[in-house]
Amino acid sequence: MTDFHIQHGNEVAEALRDGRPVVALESTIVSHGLPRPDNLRVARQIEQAVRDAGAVPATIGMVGGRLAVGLDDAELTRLATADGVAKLSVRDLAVAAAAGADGATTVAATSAVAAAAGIRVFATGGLGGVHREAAQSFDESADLTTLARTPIAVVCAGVKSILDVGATLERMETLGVGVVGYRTRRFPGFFVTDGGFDLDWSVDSPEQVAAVLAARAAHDLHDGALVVANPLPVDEQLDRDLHDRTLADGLALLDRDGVTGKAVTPYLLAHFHSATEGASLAVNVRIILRNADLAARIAVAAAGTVAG
Ligand code: PSU
Ligand code: MN
Repeated sequence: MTDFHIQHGNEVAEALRDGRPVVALESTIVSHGLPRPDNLRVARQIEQAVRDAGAVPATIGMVGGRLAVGLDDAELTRLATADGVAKLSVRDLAVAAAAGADGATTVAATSAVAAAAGIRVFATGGLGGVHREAAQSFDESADLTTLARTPIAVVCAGVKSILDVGATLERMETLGVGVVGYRTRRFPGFFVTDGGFDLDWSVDSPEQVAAVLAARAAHDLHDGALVVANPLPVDEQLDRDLHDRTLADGLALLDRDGVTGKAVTPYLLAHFHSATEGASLAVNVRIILRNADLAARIAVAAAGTVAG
């Protein structure tokens, strides 16, 4: 019988055993969210940003059916460069494992695996959410329903305006997913600093996020995630006109090409990267590196204060 248990990289296993800070990282961003060949370089930079801030990176993904927490460099390279790497949400994990597949984990799958491994902080770029026209298509990312039952802090730059941002925030409220702005009361729009909606709460330091996690664990009332929304500084955001134009074109192309389902998000991301001739990629990379840094500082703060 094949052993389907989740595997841990050596460094991650030791850090978890010793109670040292660990930050989970997703692989869909690498395989499907960023263009090649930059994706592998950026994947390594993200891990380095976590290390530089004093935590151990645990990139999560599936190689040959083996689900791993803490991919080594050869595995990371394979998921960044191989053809046919599947995009895995939570429901796909068992099917892909049984098929012996290579797969990249989404925010949903990464959160679920990380929480099961005892990791409390996860850094990504943007969350999946409610798609525009979801009222007809029912296209809502399983990121949201998974975060509703997964106790982890997710550091992100909000959601991209390829989604219905307002509906995504409403669904997070309904589902019991906590949201705090990092030094802001406005929900960020990924490429742009301000996504157009207010937030009820903000925090100012990694220690404050650690305190939220400690209170949540002590109350033990629910298993929902905490989204820590970390906006880009205004002077680093994508030019707003370029952003709005690219978005309008991307949505029109989606319609023209009849793209649906799990292909929608990667299609729109690829459109942004090619249509802005690298400008959105540079912004995207800065976002991820900033989030990795903040997540690591939160993990360091949490390792000092939280037991559960
Ligand atoms: N949003 C981004 N970049 C990404 C993704 C979302 O700005 O790379 C990826 C994440 O892995 C997220 C997934 O979990 O897309 C959501 O896909 P879907 O909408 O099919 O659930
Ligand atoms: Mn979808």
